[in-house]
Formats: sequence, C-alpha cells, structure tokens
Amino acid sequence: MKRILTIQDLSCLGKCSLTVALPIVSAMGIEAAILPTSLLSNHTAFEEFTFLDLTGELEKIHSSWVNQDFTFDGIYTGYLGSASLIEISKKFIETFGKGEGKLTLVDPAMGDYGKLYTGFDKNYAKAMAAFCSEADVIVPNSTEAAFMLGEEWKQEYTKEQTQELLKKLCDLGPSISVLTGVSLSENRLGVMSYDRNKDEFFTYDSEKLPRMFHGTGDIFASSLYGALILGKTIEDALKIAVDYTWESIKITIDTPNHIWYGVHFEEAIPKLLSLTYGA
Ligand code: PXL
Repeated sequence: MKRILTIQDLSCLGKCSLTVALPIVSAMGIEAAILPTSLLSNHTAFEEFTFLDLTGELEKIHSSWVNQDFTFDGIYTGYLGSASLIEISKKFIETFGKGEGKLTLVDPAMGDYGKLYTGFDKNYAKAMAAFCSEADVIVPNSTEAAFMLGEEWKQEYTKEQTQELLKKLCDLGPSISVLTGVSLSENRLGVMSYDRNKDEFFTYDSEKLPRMFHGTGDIFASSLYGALILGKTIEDALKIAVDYTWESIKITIDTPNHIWYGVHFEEAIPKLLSLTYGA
C-alpha cells in the first residue's frame, strides 16, 4: 500500500483541508499520514475563527521522524497558514519528499475570486510562489496564479491567456501546472494543465453547475493526488478529479444555506471509486 503525507490545516468545522484530504485519500486505498499546520475553530471564510499556528510542534515532529527513518511515497500540501509554516513544510519535503518515484503536489490554497483569504498578504503569496519550486505538480486557481505571478487578476481568461499563465506557473519550478476554475465557454467549467517536459496542454471540463461551495478545491486536489499516486496519467487523474468534484457539488446543490459548510463529498465516494477502479 502506498503511504503519502499531507500537510495542511485542521479546521474543526467546515469541510476542507485535512478533513477532506484524509477521507478521500484513504478511500482511494492509500495510507494518509497527516501534519496539521494549524488548528482552527472553523475555516476562515466563516464570520470569525480561532487560529493556532503549530510551527513549533512541527519542528519537534520533524526531528522525531528523522530519528525513526519514516518514508513516504509523496507529499501533498494545501492551506499552510503563515510564512513559518511554508518554511517548515519545505523542510519536510526536502527531508521526506525527494527521490525516485516520489511525487510532490502543492495546492497554493490562499485565495479565490480575486482576493486572498483573511490573514494572507502579498508577502505570503510571494513565499508561496517560491515554495512551488519544491513541487512536481501545482494546482492554483486563477486568483492564486495571479498573486503568485504578481499580475492583475481577471474575471475571465481566454484560452491563450490561460496557456500563457500555465507556462509562467511552470517557470516557478513544477513540471506540471494545473489551473482550476477554467471556463472557456458558457456553461462549462473545468481545468487546463501544462506539461513542461512534453510541451503539451490538456483541457477537461464539465457542465457548469449553478452554485459554488466552499472546499471544492480541496476535494479536487485530494482526488487528483490520489489518482496520480495510484499511477494514473495526468490526463486520467484530472478526469477523475473533475468528475468526482462535479458529482460532489451536484449531490449538494439542493441543500439550503450550505455554501460555507462544504459539499457532500462523502456521498460521492462510491462514484470516486468507480471512476478510479472501474465498477
Ligand atoms: O479550502 C481552502 C481553505 C482551507 N483551510 C482554511 C481555509 C480555506 C479557505 O478559506 O480558510 C483554514
């Protein structure tokens, strides 16, 4: 069985980050070790929240893991929370995430709809851009891409502009960049990727659903990473992740006042397994 490490915050309520990644990666048949970067009462899109930065504890865990020679097939990072958390995550990747056959995926989770999440600023975005040099694959949305590249965010991007963004994102270091939330025609929403080594773009989308929910980026990134760890090609992994995220949103669409609580990704796990393993 493959064993991966995922590094992101633990939000006690509001399905996102670890409370999404752990069940999804586990359901795919992969052991998921976790490192909580911070402990929050709930995610930061709610009206108020508490935040405990766990950098100090992660330093101790790093030393202990080095003593015990632990190994992982790859590392997937999401919302980190502060510059020092980016630094310690880098240390974990350099110690445990490098080597033949290992895969590092960085989701630079820090903003949406043209704005950074509460608590982040341009310096955090700059540090995150530098952190992307540690990754094989990165999966920003257009807001995160624009902040990392120091560009003005636009509500809409043409195909050519999207391709240009993806190439610039690969210049940060990863061999594959994936842009989420790509909409190149009305009523369609999906992703575009660029593989720097093959110089190839790939687009996959599905019907645009009429409502947006919080935490869907984490569902996408977790299922994409799981599929890649299971040996799927980037194209097949992107199809699995887009279709599973779509199904999770579809199931949730009629739940009133649910935007901040996250989607019912649990109920779509059978779909994820049939997409991944066939059924
Ligand atoms: O899903 C992204 C995310 C993860 N973790 C925390 C967040 C957010 C987005 O708002 O606040 C704590």
